[in-house]
Amino acid sequence: MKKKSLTVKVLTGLVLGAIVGLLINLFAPGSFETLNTYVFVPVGQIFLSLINMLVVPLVFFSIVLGTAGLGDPAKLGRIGLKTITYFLVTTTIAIVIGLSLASVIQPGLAGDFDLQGASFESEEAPSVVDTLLNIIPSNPLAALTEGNMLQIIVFAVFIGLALTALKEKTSGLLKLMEQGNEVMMYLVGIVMKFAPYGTFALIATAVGSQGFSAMKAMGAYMLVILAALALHAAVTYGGTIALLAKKNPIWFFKKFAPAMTVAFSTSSSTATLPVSMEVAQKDLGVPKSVSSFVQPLGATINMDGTAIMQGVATMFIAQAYGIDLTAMELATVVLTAVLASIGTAGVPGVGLIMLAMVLSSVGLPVAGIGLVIGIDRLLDMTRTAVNISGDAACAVYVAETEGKREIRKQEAEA
Ligand code: DAS
Repeated sequence: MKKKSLTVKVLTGLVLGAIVGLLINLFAPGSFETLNTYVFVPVGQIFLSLINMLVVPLVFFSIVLGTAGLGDPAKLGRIGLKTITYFLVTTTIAIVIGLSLASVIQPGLAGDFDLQGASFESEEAPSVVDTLLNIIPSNPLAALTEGNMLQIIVFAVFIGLALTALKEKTSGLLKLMEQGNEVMMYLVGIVMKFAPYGTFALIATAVGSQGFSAMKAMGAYMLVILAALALHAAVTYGGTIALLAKKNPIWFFKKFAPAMTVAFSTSSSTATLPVSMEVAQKDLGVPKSVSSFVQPLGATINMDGTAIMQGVATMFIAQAYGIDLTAMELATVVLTAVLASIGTAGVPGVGLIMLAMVLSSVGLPVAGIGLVIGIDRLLDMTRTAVNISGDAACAVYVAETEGKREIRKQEAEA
């Protein structure tokens, strides 16, 4: 899969989809329904299903191989600790950026919002305790068939550790896993040929259905979120690449662009995993053993972009209802949002379910989500691209520091 041409093709699909969606919304809204039903949705759904088809086997094979490739359980523990710490710190930074920008710019005071009409039926997001207790797969096959990412990760890590311990006895199974992973990576390349068309359709649906009016009404809210996302990506991830990985941040974002465009069009971190892992391994030089551990875990529990939306949306809703949040309540929002991001997988719209949890934690009306839901589909695309960039930045940081550790160890032994 030639990355440059893929980025150009997917971006072309993206831009054309946005233009077509906007033109239909502005000049022929009556025909949008028909076009959407018979063209955009089917093409977009085919693309989403094709990439989702690869996620579970690819994540399973690559984590088994990644863990077996580490060869040393102590190294796995060190990488795990480094990864989780990075995730928690950057998600905390993200939500603080969101809360700070929103309290300075005050988008919730930018217009008169129809509070009576606001309503939102939130599904119950899983509690963090249930999620942490539930990560051990009592039925691994069920975890695989249900696509329970955290349970699949844990099961694959155990298999990888066993392969490391059993060495020659299970070399055939290890070979089988390697071949399975090769097949999956080949299929990623095949499916990505369809990406420009799928992206076109997904964006046409998103822009066509959201419409210009939603963007205008929610202008201030959108701008604050987009500004916070850009700031977090530039400062936190740019800083990670420059200071922790000692590489050029521009190089990182240019190389990772193909994955970001797929995340933008699918609004799903999990569905983007096949591409984001391939790009990290082939273009960012992240070893398979690090990429296949950090990125699937990150796609599930590390959502900085979502945390930013939650920070801004919480302030926006509080402002719209004329409620002032105390410092203690803001601290609760930070903690709840960080913990909530652990509880849910990277699929479209999961951020709003988690937002309901955050609002309830400080007694804000969950119905307030009705004010922001109209524009959320477009914002979901942008924050998903930021979510997976955080996972990739972490993978580059871990790879670089582990690589340097290996070199120091070899030099000491020499
Ligand atoms: N769409 C989610 C993801 O895949 C993010 C969100 O809903 O906020 O990361």
